[in-house]
Amino acid sequence: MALPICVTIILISSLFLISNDGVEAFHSIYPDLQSISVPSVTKLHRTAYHFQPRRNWINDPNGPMYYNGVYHLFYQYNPKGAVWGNIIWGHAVSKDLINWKELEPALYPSNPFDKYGCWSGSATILPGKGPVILYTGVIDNRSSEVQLYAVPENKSDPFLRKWVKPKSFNPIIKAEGAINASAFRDPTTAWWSRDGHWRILIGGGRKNRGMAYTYKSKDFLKWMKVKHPIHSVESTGTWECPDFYPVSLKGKNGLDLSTVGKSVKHVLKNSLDKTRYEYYTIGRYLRKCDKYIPDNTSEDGWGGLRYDYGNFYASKSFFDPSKNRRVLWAWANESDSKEDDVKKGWAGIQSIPRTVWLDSHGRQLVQWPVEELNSLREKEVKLSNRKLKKGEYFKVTGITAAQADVEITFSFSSLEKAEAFDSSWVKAENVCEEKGSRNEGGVGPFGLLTLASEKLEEFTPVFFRVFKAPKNHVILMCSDATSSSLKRELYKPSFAGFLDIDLSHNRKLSLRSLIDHSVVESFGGGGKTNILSRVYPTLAVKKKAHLFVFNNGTEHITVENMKAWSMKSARRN
Ligand code: DQQ
Repeated sequence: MALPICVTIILISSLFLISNDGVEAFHSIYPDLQSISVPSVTKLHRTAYHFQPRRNWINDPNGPMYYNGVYHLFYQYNPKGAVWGNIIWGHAVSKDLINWKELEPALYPSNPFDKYGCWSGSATILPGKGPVILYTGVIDNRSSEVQLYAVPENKSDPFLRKWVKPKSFNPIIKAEGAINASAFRDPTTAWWSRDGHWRILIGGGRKNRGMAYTYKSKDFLKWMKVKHPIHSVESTGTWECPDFYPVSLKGKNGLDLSTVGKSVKHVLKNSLDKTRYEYYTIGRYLRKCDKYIPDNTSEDGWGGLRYDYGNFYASKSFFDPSKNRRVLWAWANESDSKEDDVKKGWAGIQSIPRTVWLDSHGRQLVQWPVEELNSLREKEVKLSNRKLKKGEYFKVTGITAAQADVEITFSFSSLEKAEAFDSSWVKAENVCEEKGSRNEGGVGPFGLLTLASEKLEEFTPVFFRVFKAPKNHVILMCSDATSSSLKRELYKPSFAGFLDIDLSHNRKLSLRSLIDHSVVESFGGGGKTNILSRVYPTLAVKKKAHLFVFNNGTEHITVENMKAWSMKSARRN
């Protein structure tokens, strides 16, 4: 007799319930540097419109929400230094997701359950009751983790400045049974199910198997573990900051977490502690058996789709009811050395918040900077129908190239000259590293040289290169930091991803790059492949930074349209 689908899945997953007490790896720890604070921060590479606190270390975005007309962004924060440690929840509020007011910290160690840190978590707005934060508390120096809740001290304070951790029921969830307590963290926002329960996911792992546990509760206080994880994948290591949400099969509108129905798919995103990369799958949520099954078009594991192929980690999304959209944030982690982070007095920034939706073919997500960002645009420069021959570099003048927003569409008349694609090229970043932006190609490399010095000693190219495979064309998108700085002791990767666009009828590729002193955040093909690079030029800074459009392929490229703007600085406080 065939077993029902739920039972079969649960049997398969319970085969992997093996216990492991190993302490897992997470942020690099430098005890001697954790509490060193410089008298004043170095401003040179500080961002003008990507969120960062006034000083010190920042990592994961936490508990983003929209409540009573105000956006809240909490974040992992070291109030004493510029490396990870002493972790509390910083707090900032905004009316538009772009201009922020920094407030006093929302959560800091204040009881035995979070004595060693208030780690990541999420916010849920309970109908008629207001917001509740669920977060991970660390109880000892072996990083044993529990889940706690906090509520606003005064719900009528428009900014919800003060948060309290009620004594009763806290900690609401402890690692029990076979759960590895040192890999048990980052509760998600809760969703409501028809069976009368709230549900959340908590990230974790056993041995090398990454997983997300489900817990359910009727009253948000007493939580019960669902027997099996909602999903788990062998060899992916600990899953941090899981995110799980419905997406609509039609249109760009976002959905509240509790939305059900046939016109909905689900997204599960995991942040993989081992490599500090994230991936997501699109699939089906089987509510009745508490299981998630990725579609067979979604690779589930190391080769999976990524929101972003660059410095982008511990992301978290929330539903914004004021604009019916899902908004995604992430920590844009550092490329600078820890020694220089300490000297500068700051490290880490947040990505620009992005609207996220399901592509019309249903196989991947699309992201685009929230529309409010456009309010910072000024001094528009335009260009259209400009041909670029092989080896041509065209300088864009009239904007502040170190603080800019550029939208550009390229076209080409033929794919004949596309270079052959080698079937052994699996990792886009290896192809980018091997081929680069300077080596002549057929169709491409073409794109932007951002944060470039006058004589091109330094530049961060963001570009496309098109290859011909036996059955189709393969589009590579790169954001290559190799030549971004003359400084040696930096992380300068050739970040890259492939772009799923059919060029057979429409030979056009678009690119948008947000350039902000030490970050270049780029969106390829209208937001299908995205790459954020953190870079630290030494010459291409402030007014000495330039922007070029270039083509190093033998096929002529046309800039159909380009609009570039100087960006005003966002208001902070
Ligand atoms: N950062 C937090 C953890 C999370 C990790 C600690 C991800 O809760 O798993 O700062 O960057």
